[in-house]
Amino acid sequence: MMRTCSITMEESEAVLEEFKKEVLASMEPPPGLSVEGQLEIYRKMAVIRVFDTRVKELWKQNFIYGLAHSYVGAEAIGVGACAALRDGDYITSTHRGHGHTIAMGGDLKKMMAELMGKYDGYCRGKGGSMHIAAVDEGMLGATGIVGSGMPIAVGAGLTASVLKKDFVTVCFHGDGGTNQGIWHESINLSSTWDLPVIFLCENNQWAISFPYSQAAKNPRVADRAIGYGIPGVTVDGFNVFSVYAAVKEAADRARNGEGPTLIEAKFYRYIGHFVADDEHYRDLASNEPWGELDPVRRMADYLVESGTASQEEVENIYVEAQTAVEEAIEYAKQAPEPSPDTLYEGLYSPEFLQSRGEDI
Ligand SMILES: Cc1ncc(C[n+]2csc(CCOP(=O)(O)OP(=O)(O)O)c2C)c(N)n1
Ligand SMILES: [Mg+2]
Repeated sequence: MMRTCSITMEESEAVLEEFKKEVLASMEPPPGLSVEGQLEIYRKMAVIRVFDTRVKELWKQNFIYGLAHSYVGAEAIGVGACAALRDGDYITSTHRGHGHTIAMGGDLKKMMAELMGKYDGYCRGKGGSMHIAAVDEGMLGATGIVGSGMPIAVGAGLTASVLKKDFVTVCFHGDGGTNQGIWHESINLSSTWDLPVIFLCENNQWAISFPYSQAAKNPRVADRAIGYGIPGVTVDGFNVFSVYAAVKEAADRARNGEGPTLIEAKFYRYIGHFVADDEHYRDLASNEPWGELDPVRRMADYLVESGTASQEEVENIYVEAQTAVEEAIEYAKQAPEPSPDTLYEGLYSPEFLQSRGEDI
């Protein structure tokens, strides 16, 4: 008989208990991360939270076309990873890329305009939610095709290696992505050639309606690193400091010519897969217990409880995030629609067109 993928309340609580025992780590800033750095991390997490919360509302009001996948609950991963990078480093993204773009310093107005299909958007309104590329920010592109960011990350790694540059590339992907053939090819090639790529699996334990526990016999993604002869580590994906520390160490190794690392940031998607997901595949109440690990609240609580910032400072940062997102929404609503004669703009790079003697 076909097995259903439904997760009950009891099962969810058992998975949460296991998570607490095996993965949950206490909030401790890694050495060298300044107070300013910690506040900037919180600011970006707050912006992502507000941005993607508003995206869902705007989608329902028909301001945003196509689909949108929220980064709510995953903020610690994108922000922790990108905070550990240097200027000149790169990332590749997934279908869930708003958080990655903001974490790399993306412009909220250009992002929101892109989501609304406007000409002022990052991709002139052609990419939408799932295809923002912000190359100047080091964000090489989100993509609706699961796994398709991986070979781009390998290509960036090969570029660094051939040109003897010391930039690294973080390849974000989901647990679902780990079962694509391209995942194995990308890691194998990177490890064989010692490329400076960090494979960062955002293991939210679900691929749409399919739980990872039913998609692979071994629940630990990081174990797969053994097969490629590279280090593999599982970290608390609700804890921004854990992600930061793991990526920092992996980036140091990569810059040193020691090749890739596989990082599994384990957490749990306790919201819908995309903005219109009714989550028929699981008991909705089973999401609730996971809310206690909310990464944005954990970071806010840490900042206050450790005396790093006052309650008021932390609240102000959140309010500023709300203001910035509202400004971006207003900007995007007023921004012009693309005219039909811009249809072919931006399809090829200026360098490519020049090489063919064509107009840019
Ligand atoms: C090649 C390909 N197959 C299937 C899909 C449909 N699809 C979109 S998102 C998704 C699940 C991806 O799961 P995961 O990689 O864990 O990312 P998450 O959504 O959990 O962040 C699937 C199967 C797709 N977009 N591309
Ligand atoms: Mg997933």
